[in-house]
Amino acid sequence: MRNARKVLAGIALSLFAIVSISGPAQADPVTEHCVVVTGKSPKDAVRKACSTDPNAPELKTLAVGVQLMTWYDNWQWDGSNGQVTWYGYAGTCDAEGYLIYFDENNFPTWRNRISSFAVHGGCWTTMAYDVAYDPFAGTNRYQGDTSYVGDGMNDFIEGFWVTTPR
Ligand SMILES: [Ca+2]
Ligand SMILES: [Ca+2]
Repeated sequence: MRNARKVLAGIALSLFAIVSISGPAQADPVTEHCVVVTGKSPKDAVRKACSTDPNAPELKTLAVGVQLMTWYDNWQWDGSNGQVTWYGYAGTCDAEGYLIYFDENNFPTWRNRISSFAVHGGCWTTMAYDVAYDPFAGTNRYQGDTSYVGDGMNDFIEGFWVTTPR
């Protein structure tokens, strides 16, 4: 009887631990697939569309111009928690490239979220910024498709400068 009580207490404790670890009910991450079209600087007008359906017609309609890069919420180019494909209306990357910040004009919901990304067309070398508008706050340079941005930048990126190989 005593043992049974101990076992029960143990089970109750375990359950409590599980509930504590999982914490209060959290909303599921938003599953979003987005298409964005931008010019070369954050000041240029940005057009965007998002949907839970990666094949949504509104995404296909907006997807004009040249693909620049695709961001993924998860590493290894896994878009199941969200992904964003950027298109440039000023052509593919050149040495000057495109500067993309996640401000109110761009994509505030993607601040501190990117874990992997891919580059397209002439785009290859990217500089990632921990704090948008501040090149001194923390940067990392990448070449080509990046399956994981690294512990130092994972879920910290707030801006990209994407250019041709350099
Ligand atoms: Ca992430
Ligand atoms: Ca950051």
